[in-house]
Amino acid sequence: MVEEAPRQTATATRAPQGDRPAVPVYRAPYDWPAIEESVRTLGAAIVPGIVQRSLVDDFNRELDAWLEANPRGTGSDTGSELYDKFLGRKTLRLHGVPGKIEASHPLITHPEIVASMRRLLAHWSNEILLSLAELIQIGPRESAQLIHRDTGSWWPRLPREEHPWNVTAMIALTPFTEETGATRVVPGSCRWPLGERPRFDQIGRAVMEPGDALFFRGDVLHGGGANKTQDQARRGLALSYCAGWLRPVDNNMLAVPPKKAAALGDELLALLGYVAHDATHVDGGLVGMYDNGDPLKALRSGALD
Ligand SMILES: O=C(O)CCC(=O)C(=O)O
Ligand SMILES: [Fe+2]
Repeated sequence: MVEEAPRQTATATRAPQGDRPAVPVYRAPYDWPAIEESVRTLGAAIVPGIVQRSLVDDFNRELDAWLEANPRGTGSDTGSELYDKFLGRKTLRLHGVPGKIEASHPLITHPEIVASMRRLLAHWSNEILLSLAELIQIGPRESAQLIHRDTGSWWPRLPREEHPWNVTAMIALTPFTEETGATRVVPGSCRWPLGERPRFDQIGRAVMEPGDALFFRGDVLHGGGANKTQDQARRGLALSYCAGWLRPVDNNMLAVPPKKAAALGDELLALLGYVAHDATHVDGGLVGMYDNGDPLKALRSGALD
């Protein structure tokens, strides 16, 4: 049972999906308070056209060139049957994207995406971090990923809260359709008890065009869809952000070490971890310092050379 029906707002439209629950869609001009309310309460919202097509094209072009120069086997081989199935045997996953694909930088720092993430995570922290930038390319004939909560990466039994401490923007880089493996989402499941599994008719699909994004909180049930095509890969970039005191899933400061970081802008560097979380204004403390101070200042002063 879906605990809460998708909230309808003036700007939310529902894609026809038979009897299945729709993930609310908020077209431009974007009603950010409504989008964020949908993410908070239902766990997800689709924001069509948030990323300019030129940025998508730049990213795809650079990624294609990178993959040609750095051939990767598709599919996971972790040694664990269950984990390989979770990651996908026909799915190409690329971590450390900020250190590999420069065209990811304007996506990671996309002003509207980052501003929304800051508001969504503001309950927990003034500073936010990029937890992960992962390319997920679901290849032809891949089976559906297990439905899961991303917050399980940290600790599945952490208390569930009204405000998320982890939110992801999954950016479509190729068409996300029912056939190619559009992300599956269970609206309202961020409020479900742990262990409750969705029925088929409770699972919605994030059908999207390149440049659209699915915003979802880390504790909503979701998973990659099956790719039923013979020849069309589904390519998405998962940009996951978290509260400034939480350890990111990817080690972004190794992906972009000080030598490389020096040439990058302050905002990107702060998202990658060159920032300290400061809770002194609420009688808290500091997390993420370097030599008792701001890591970005240390980088800019040359102290990390
Ligand atoms: O590829 C997708 O659509 C979702 C993937 C996902 O949720 C994950 O790998 O954690
Ligand atoms: Fe996930």
